[in-house]
This record gives sequence, C-alpha cells and structure tokens, in this order.
Amino acid sequence: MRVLSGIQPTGRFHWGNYFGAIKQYIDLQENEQAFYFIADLHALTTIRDGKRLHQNTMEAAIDLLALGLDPQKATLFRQSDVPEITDLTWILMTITQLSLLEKCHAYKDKKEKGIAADAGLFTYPVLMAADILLYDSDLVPVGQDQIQHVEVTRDLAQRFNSLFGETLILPESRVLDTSAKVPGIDGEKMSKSYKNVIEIFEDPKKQRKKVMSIKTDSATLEDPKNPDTCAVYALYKLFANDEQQAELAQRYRAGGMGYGEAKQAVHDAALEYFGPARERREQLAADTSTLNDILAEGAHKAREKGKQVLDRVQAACGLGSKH
Ligand code: AQP
Repeated sequence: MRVLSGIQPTGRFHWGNYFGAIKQYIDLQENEQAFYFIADLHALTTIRDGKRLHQNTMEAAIDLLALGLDPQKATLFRQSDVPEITDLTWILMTITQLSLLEKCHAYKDKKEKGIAADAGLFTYPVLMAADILLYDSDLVPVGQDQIQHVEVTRDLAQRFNSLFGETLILPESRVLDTSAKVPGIDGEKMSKSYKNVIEIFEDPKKQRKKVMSIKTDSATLEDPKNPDTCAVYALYKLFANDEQQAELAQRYRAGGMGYGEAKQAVHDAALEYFGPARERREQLAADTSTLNDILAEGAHKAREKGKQVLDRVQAACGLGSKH
C-alpha cells in the first residue's frame, strides 16, 4: 500500500502538525511504501520571500528527520522537485467545478478571518489532489482539517475516471481519533495562521511562557475542573500514558489543583518527549550535504513514479504523443 502526505514549510512545525500528521508518518513508514513531501508549492500561497521559503524547506526536512522520519524506509522529497505535479494540477483543474472549491473550509475559514484569498489559496485543493493522485496513493495520513481535501481528491479522481476511463486510484484519509484536532493556546485548532501554536523545537523558556498562557476557564485553585473541556488537559494527554492521564483527570475533578500546575506538567512532559529529537536535530543541521542528498534521492524516486502516472493520465485524455 502506498502512503502519501505533505506538510507545508510555512513556519516551524508545531504540536498539531506532529500529533495530527508527523507521528503517523513515522508509524506508517515501518510497513508501508511511504512518500512524504515538503509542500513548498503550497507554501508559496503564503510566503513571498524566496530565501525564506528555501530556508524553511530545509528546516522542515531537518525537523522531519530529527522527529524520526527514516530516509531508508520512506521517500522524502520537495514538492517542487517533481514538476509533473503542475501538469496534473492543470488537467484536474479543467474538470473541477468552482462550487466544489467554494465549499472547502480551509479557504472559507481563512477568508472569514480576513486573510486575503488569491487563486492559489482557492485552488489549493486541486494541487493537493494532484499531489495525492500523481503517485497512485492509497492512504493519506492527515489531521481532521484535511479530510475534506482528501474527499475533493476522491471526487476529482472519480470524475476523471468517469470521463476518461479507469485511470486514477481513489485514496482514503487516515485520521487518528486521539489527535485529529490539537488545540492551540487559545483553545481553537492549533494553526500557524491563527498564531496560537506551540512549536516543537522552540527555545524551552519561550515554550514554557506559551504553555503558561494557554487559555482556561476562571475556576479557582479549589474548584473541581472538567478535563474534557480543558485545552491544558487535551495537550497533556498527547504526551502522557494512560495512567498519567487518569491521575491528572482525577486531580482535576477533585479540585485543589491549579491550572498553573497542570500547565507546568504539560511543559515538562513535552520537553521530555521531544528531548531526543532536539539532540538529533542539532547533529542533522550541521550536515547540509547529507540533507541535500536525501532530498535529491527522494525526488528521483518520486519523479519516477510521478512520470508513470502522468503518462497514463495524458494518454487517457488525449494529451502528448502516447496513445
Ligand atoms: N491543530 C492540528 N491538529 C491536528 N492536526 C493538525 N495539522 C495541522 N494542524 C493540526 C495537520 O498537520 C499536517 C500539515 O499541515 P499543513 O502543512 O497543511 O499545515 P496546516 O494544516 O496548514 O497547518 P497550520 O498550522 O494550520 O498552517 P496554516 O495556518 O498555514 O493553515 C496536516 O495533515 C494537518 O491536518
């Protein structure tokens, strides 16, 4: 089975990216054919600074490797190193109903928050569909916010197949119930564009400050607290084992424990959890030539597969010379 997923280099990765997506990437590389890419073409809709985009892309690759992505097991590549992707995007664009894109919540949400929408942001789900379909992907590990885009991918593949004959494979999304929507410091979905993120590799002091600022209700120290509605508890659950989770939940319900103490527990647990990755990251950052080799090798493998599928698609719809 082929697993594929992409992640945007729009800033440093945060806990939502890790528990929603990256952790799944690492688990799935063990037994599946995994393709993971850094979505620099997608990031171009928000970053208009060439140096910064390049730098972010390299940092993203280092972060993924430090977090456990193994280039011997998974193929890691940069989206823009596979130019076939934009050929397939155009082909899919010609069969995409505008009404389908208007319904996509990533675009709708950003527009509602006053984030300027251009054609790139509006057509992002078509590029994402091409990302998935170009490699005959079966499974796409994502956070909850991306399920709709995988549905759009299925719709487009189905439409293409019904117009031109069976050509494209319909993918399934894979979402983990426990981390489908990681909350940010304001309790909303953790998201770079909502500026509520806690970055994985942030300086520990700065990270602590952010953790201590997580929004809670106004219950006093003595009051019993509800773990099920509390962002601090939701974040603690990501790092803790079952026993630790049950213990904190019990202390919440009993009262007598302040949110400050719970936040400190989140901070300590996160430092411990990502400690080994922080160390690996320092070593990887010092060796850019190995990093470039990994990305070049990944692009080569991804392109080989991408070319095969694009040939099939072009032949089906009458483009190019292969009929
Ligand atoms: N809060 C989250 N909870 C669970 N999963 C999440 N993901 C992102 N935020 C959460 C998952 O991370 C993967 C990579 O996402 P992306 O590169 O598309 O970035 P994003 O979704 O755009 O992340 P942001 O921070 O929300 O960025 P902006 O603000 O630029 O949109 C995806 O699988 C996503 O589901």
